[in-house]
Amino acid sequence: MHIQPSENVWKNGTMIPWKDATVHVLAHCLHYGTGVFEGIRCYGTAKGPAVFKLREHMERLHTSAKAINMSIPHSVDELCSATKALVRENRLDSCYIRPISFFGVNGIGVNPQGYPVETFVVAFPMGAYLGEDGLRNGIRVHTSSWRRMSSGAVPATAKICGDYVNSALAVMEAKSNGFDEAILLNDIGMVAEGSGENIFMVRNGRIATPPLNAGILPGITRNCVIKIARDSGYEVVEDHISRSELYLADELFFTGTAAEVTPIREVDRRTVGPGKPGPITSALQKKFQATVRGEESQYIEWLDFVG
Ligand code: PPE
Repeated sequence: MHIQPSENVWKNGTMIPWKDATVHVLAHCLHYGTGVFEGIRCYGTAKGPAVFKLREHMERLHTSAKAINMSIPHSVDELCSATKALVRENRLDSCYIRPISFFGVNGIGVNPQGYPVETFVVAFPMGAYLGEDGLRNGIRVHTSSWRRMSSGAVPATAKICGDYVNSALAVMEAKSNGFDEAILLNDIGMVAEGSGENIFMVRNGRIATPPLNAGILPGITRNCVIKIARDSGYEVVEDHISRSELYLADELFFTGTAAEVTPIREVDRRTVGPGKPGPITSALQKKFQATVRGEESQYIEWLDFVG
């Protein structure tokens, strides 16, 4: 996805020009994937730009770091203030925010203990992750031949840079086979998630999504959508889903910071429901969009106004 540069980037506590936000070729993370990152969205609201679930994202950044024995030298509070300052200084309204912490340059070898930890926060405008048409009319997906990496091999429930080779392989395969996105099964063959999204299924009015122990990323959007759905009176269960159950679904949709609520209209060349976004997906998508724009008073605390 092409992006438009903004003015400044936050690096290790200070603002630097966009063009200077570079990394040395010997950074440990570049070779071994030893970093953690986040994806956050900021939305334009009636009261100015507001970052959605900012604290939860920065907390997850710290939790992911812990999973790889990395200590981020900036507190959650500091990262939250830095992010808001960054959006303000760059005069951005709605934008995507990418914090990343990683082991930098020290020597060579797989062991990163004692290496410096570098942290950047970058913000730039971004539209619909799976396309405007996808957001409105639904996307076409397939089951990947790549399994989601096992939690026994890497901390699969953390957002670790190197883990995304798994996602990149799956999305490349999906695109080259003519699909918009992939669904990855986990190591026991149950549905895990998309390459960068959690998945939900609707059948007979009931909503289901794989549990955290399916080896998925504990999506922040996933949590919000579960809460919104339950508050709206829908039954939501976290239960293992098999590939063949997907074919019986009335509705399927993805959730994610980048993807927001994206309907799925086709899976493995089988039409989902009538082949257009179903009523529950549409209702949740509408409520989610209103929530992130500050139009739902009961969820207003999910927004952090940039000021
Ligand atoms: N699963 C994966 C594997 C994942 O990468 C994401 C976020 C999610 C689920 C949804 O999590 P959440 O954003 O907390 O609801 N993927 C991010 C990055 C995508 C990308 O870099 O490309 C995102 O949505 O920002």
